[in-house]
Amino acid sequence: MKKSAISIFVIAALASAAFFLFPKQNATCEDHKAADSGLPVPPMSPIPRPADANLYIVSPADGATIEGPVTVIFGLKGMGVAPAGIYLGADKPTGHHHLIIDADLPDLKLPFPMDDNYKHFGGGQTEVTLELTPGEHTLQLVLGDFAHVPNDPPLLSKKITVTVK
Ligand SMILES: [Cu+2]
Repeated sequence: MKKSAISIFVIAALASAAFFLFPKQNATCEDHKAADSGLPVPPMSPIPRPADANLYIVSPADGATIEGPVTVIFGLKGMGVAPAGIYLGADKPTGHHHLIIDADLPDLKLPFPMDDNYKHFGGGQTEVTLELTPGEHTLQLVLGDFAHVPNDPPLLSKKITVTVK
């Protein structure tokens, strides 16, 4: 073995010994949580998402007229649904649904707002039943990452219009 190869070997051995002897001193709360759960530590929001992911409203159909409560079924392709707070790693892209009722898109660089017009489904729900007043209503989905921030680029459904009798 050449001298240079031996010194590389020694440096590598010392580095790994140091890693085990002196664990990361500045570990954050998030690191511990992630380590405890066995889940990867999430990077900063917004989390990138697959270019071909697709978010859509399965039901009701755009332009539908509905009598009584409206059950909205959320559709997602190319990603998985996971509860808020969960990040499974870059190779397992997930998010949770947000529904906009009768309102415009919020600032997509910020965490999704939360009120009667902007609803979170942080439990990983894939549908909701709404009591809507008679008349026309708009519905649109926005996917959010573990921290409720729309992905990069944001994943939106088409905005649909329904009429409640
Ligand atoms: Cu959310």
